[in-house]
Amino acid sequence: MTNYYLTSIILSLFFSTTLAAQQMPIDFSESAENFSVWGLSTFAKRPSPTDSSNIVGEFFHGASAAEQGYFIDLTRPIDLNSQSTITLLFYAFDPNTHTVTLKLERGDNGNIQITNSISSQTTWSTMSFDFSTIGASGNYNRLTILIDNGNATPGTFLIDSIDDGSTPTNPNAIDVVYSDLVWSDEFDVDGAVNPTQWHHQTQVIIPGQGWANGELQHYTNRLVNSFVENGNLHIVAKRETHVDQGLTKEFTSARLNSKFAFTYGRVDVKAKLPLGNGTWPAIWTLGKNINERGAYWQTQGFGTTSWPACGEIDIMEHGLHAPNHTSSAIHTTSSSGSTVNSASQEISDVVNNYHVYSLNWSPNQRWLKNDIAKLLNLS
Ligand SMILES: [Ca+2]
Repeated sequence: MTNYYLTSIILSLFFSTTLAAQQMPIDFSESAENFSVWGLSTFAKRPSPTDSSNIVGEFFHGASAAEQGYFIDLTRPIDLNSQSTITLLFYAFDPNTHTVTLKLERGDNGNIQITNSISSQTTWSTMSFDFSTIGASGNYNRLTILIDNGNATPGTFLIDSIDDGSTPTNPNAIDVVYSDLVWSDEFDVDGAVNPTQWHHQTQVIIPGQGWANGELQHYTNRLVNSFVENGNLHIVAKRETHVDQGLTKEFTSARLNSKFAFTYGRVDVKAKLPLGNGTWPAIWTLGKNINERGAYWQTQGFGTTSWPACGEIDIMEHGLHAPNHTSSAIHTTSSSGSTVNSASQEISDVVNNYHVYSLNWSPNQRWLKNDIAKLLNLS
C-alpha cells in the first residue's frame, strides 16, 4: 500500500501557445538567438574575426537568384511606435557593394521593409534602418533579413548587434507575483476531507470502461482512500478488488476536485509523492467548463466543452519520467496528449521530502515551477 498526498484544483483558463523565442537586441550570445533560413541560405554562429570572444551571426547567401533569406521570431515584438530605427553591424569579406534588406513581418500592419547598401571589406560597419521614413508604425513579431536579394553571386557575411533601442527584459522573470490568499486548505481537521472545499470525483468518465489514461483503479469517497490526519491530506492507493458502477477493478484510490475556480493567480501545493511502478500522482487543473461526467463543475451545470478545448494545466505529475523527475505540462487544442508543451526536472527524493509545486498564471504568463526551479512558461 502506498500513501501519498495531493490536491487538485479545478479552474477556468484560456490559452495561447507561443513558446519562448528571442527578443531584441540580438547579439548572438544566447543559444536561442538563431535565424531560420529558406532557399539556399544558411545561418551559423561563429567568433568575430576582430574579437574572438564575441559571437556573431554568419549569413551565407547561396549561388542562386532564387528567393532566400533569414528570419527570427521574437518573443517581444519590435515596437516602432516607441523606436523606429533598427541598427546592426555588418561585415563582408569582399570589397563589393552589398544590399541588406530588413523586413518586419507578422505585425499590426502589413509587412514592411527597407533596403540599404554597404561596402565594408573586413571591417564592421553600422547600418541604420529608419522605418519612420516609410511612415511605418506598430508592433512586429518577425524580423527577416535579405542580403543581395535577387543576386546570384554567393557570399558569406557577418552580422552582429541587431538593436531596436529597446531594453531587454528577463524572459524568466515572473511578471505578476500573487500574494493575497483567497482560498486554501491546510488539512488541520482530522477525519474526512472537508466537503465544503472538495468534491470526490468517483463516477467513471467512460461508462462501462473506467477512467482515461489506462488507469486501473476505482476512485472512491471512502475514508480508506482519502482522509485528513496530522495536518496532511492522505490519498491512499490500495490493491484490492472493488466493484462499483458494474465494473470490477483491482485497485482503488481517490480523485479530488476543488470547489473553487479562478482565472489568474498562484497555486502552491506542498506534497510528498509515492514512488514505484504504476503510481502516477498528479496535481492538475482543468477548465471549469469541461464536460466530464462526475467532475464537480459538470455537476453544477458548467460542463459545456470537451477536452482538450477546455484546457489543462498540469502543475505536477510524477511517474511519466525517471524516479524523482516531476513534470509539468499544458494541453490545448493545438497540442494535447503527448503535448510539446511539457518539461521535467529531477528533484531530491520526492518520497521523503516535501516540495512545493506551483502554478503562477498571469494574463501574459503561465509559469509552472517547483521550489527548486522554474520548469515551463507559456507566454
Ligand atoms: Ca555578438
